Amino acid sequence: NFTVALEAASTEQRWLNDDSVLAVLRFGTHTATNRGNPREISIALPTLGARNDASLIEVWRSTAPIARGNDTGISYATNGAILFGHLLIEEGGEGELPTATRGAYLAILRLVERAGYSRLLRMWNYFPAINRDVDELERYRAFCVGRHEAFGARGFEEHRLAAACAVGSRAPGLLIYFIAARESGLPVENPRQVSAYRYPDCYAPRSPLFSRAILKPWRDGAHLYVSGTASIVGHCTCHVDNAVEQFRETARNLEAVIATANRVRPSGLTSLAQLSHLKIYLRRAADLALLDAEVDRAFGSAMPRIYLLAEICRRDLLLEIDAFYAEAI
Ligand code: 3EB
Repeated sequence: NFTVALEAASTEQRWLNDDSVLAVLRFGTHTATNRGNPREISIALPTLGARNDASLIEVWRSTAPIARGNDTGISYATNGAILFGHLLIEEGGEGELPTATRGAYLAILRLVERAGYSRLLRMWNYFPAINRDVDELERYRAFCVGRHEAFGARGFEEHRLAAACAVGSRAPGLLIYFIAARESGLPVENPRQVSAYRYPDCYAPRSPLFSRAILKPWRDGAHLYVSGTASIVGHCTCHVDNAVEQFRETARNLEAVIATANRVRPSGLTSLAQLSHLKIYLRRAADLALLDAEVDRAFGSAMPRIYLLAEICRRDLLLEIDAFYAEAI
């Protein structure tokens, strides 16, 4: 079906010329998409290099032929099993984030239904100044409102929510990329955490609509798409101001999600070291060295990883981790 891997940035041109590639994501100083080559996505999240990881790109490759299209501002590629889509919205002023988000989500929901890939599996959301208050509402919370309005207008069901992350980038533009399929994945929650869609309203006036992970059985092996995972137990942030302890709590949450996924449907994934790769968002570059050693201990030193300097959606969170797993069969 498809694979996702971190590759050396020096190989980028080769991937962009390769017809099997669904998308190439590069990380740096600006957020942009490219009309000339719609598979090229840039996100304003600077990479942090612990070793020689500083210049990594993320490459999505299909194992089946791809058809491509563009519809209502959304570029997409399909291979018969998945649809990979992305869009970049210029916000019309800072206070317009809920409207921009609602519009983006409504466009995505309409597109995936029209295209026959109506089951969203995983969504990545990036926009600047995520912790800034505008009209007394933090922009992350305003984003949650817009997303909720769009899903609400389409009559969503809690057990059909996609896995997701919402991360603060460093340049203008709301960038969303996502994958969708013809049939649902299996939602996985975390017994250590209150489901985000049931958070009390002190975190956002409308609840964050995502599941902790989606387990998707494909014909050629299952995938687990884990949402952005952080140092939250119940619904509260733990270990404020302590990056190492936040990391350890996050690793415990990832372990709990993996254990739950295995109960939903065994996929061969039993330990953190089996994950395919990690995307680690850090609020403070200064935490990198300590955390990289923690990642070695918890996930094994062979674990592929990329560190991105980012604002996390709660002001008291210092890090968040995105994880992906592909069953090898
Ligand atoms: C949390 O667990 C941390 O709003 O889409 C993680 C993943 C978080 C996704 C989202 C937010 C989102 O609540 C924040």
